[in-house]
Amino acid sequence: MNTPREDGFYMPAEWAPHDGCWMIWPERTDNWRLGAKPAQAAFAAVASAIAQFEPVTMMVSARQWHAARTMLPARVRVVEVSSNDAWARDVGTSFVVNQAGELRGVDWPFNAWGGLQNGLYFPWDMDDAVAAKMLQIERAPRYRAPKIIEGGAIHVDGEGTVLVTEACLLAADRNPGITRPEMERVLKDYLGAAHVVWLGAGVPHDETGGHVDNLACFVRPGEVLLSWCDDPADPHYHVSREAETRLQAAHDANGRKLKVQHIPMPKAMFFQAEEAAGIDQTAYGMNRRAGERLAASYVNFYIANGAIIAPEFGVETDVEAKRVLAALFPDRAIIMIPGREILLGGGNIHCITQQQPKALNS
Ligand code: KQY
Repeated sequence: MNTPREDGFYMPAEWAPHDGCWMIWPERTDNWRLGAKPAQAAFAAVASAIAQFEPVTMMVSARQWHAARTMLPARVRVVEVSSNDAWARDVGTSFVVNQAGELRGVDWPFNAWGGLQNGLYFPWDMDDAVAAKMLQIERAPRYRAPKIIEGGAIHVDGEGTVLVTEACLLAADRNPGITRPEMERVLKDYLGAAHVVWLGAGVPHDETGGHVDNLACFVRPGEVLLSWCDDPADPHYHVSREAETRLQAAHDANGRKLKVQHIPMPKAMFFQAEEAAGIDQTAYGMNRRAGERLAASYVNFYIANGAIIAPEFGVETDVEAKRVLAALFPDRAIIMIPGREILLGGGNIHCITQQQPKALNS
């Protein structure tokens, strides 16, 4: 089979118009505390907010289908799809389109962020089948990619540029022995891109190994928003500076220098004892502990048609984060949703959402 690039398909930027958004209902009790009920309420709040702007589909196991249907507004479509956890960004398809507006999807192999060596759980077989199921539901052709990549490990500007971190894309626990040129070939072939911008490390304590979607994102062609830390005692201080240095030296697929914007990192946040106590300890799960640092970031937001859906954490920097987003996206409503329950599961709003770009026949 050809690659998307050979067939004239590419991944549009997240700010391009959407036909909708896909999410997965959280339920595993070794990742989500108190039987996943607080996380379900948080996911329902995100789905309800996005559904004001575009159609939302929630993928739910047979066990939880009725519970989810009851907790979600009627305008959210609830379909039965099995999964191992709830990260639509990482296990869902990355949709691609062509100039005629036809829709297809890339199905990235998935190994729970590091396989049997460093992965967060085992098994991950149902997660790995989610992208194919989404594409079956949409009757859209599927490209199975040759290398393990999660959707949260890539950002695109829709004009040929991909933004990634070495920490994830060159990780031996995903694709042992892969070289940078080999990975660039896969990114270009499967995202229909022409140029890759490499950052180094991701946000410290990020259990994905350093997804770019927690560190930085394009806000428009030629402009990148970076999670920024001003405290030299915090490990993110050096990570954010190194990322800025690389971005300032980089150019995009069109030869443009990149403009770098900052958004503050929230103050250090940790798993509280009562939060960790609500999570089941299991043989093949995350085994979370009180006192572990959480990888909180405002960059982990979703761009919906007409809105930005971003996490807030109940801390001082929430106000500044909203101001920065409003200045960068003057034509979109800025909706902040409490993100702590999602953060306790290891990610945030961008990680739990997957946009479906507008297609011609929709
Ligand atoms: O960053 C993301 N795209 C996903 C976070 C996954 C965390 C798993 N516990």
